[in-house]
Amino acid sequence: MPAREPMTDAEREQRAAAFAHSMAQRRTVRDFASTPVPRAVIEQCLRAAGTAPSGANQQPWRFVAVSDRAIKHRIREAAEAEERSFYEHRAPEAWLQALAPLGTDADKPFLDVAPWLIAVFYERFALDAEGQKEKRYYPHESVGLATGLLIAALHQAGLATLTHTPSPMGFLNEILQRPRNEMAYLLLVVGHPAEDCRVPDIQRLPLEEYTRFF
Ligand code: IYR
Repeated sequence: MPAREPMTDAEREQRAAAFAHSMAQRRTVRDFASTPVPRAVIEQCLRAAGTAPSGANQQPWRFVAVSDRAIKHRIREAAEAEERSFYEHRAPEAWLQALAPLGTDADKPFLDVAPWLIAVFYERFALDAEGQKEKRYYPHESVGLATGLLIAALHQAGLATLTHTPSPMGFLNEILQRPRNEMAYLLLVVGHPAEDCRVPDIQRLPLEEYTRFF
């Protein structure tokens, strides 16, 4: 077990409070600046993501970070096609109503504008050398944990994210040449907010609303 730095309980509380305060500044952003972000920053954030706990330590997450303009554009075209069908036909009225306060629609210019798109995949199963399927344990939980760490790391690095879920996401396998044992989980849009970026006026639940202590 690697040694942790010694700390008093008061220091623990203070550090936890500082982290909670910092994370409370995170907002999901939909208007990005085209300002570039160095690949080295993205790599460090992905290192943090790769420390997540996972079922049987199988580390089933796979990340594909895209800054290539042409590939981003292909992703935009494919995502917008799915989104048009979602907003115009597939989405039930109640879902559209739930989304209304966020002001989302089928246009996804951020997929061209933001400097990085990180497509997150998980292994549904692994394929051994003979092409036999090998079980993966808790892949959804594991990839969710890794993605949470990634979002926190990107925020700590001073970057903004959008957790984008075009549905279905099979087009990501095709464009990004991922094998059939990998399933797209979500698409993280990463960069700096546009100068005039505005975010919806939403509130977070107070601790008491989502926590009980016994
Ligand atoms: N995937 C669509 C719709 C959408 C769904 C949810 I749930 C959101 O929180 C936001 C949007 C889109 O990206 O517009």
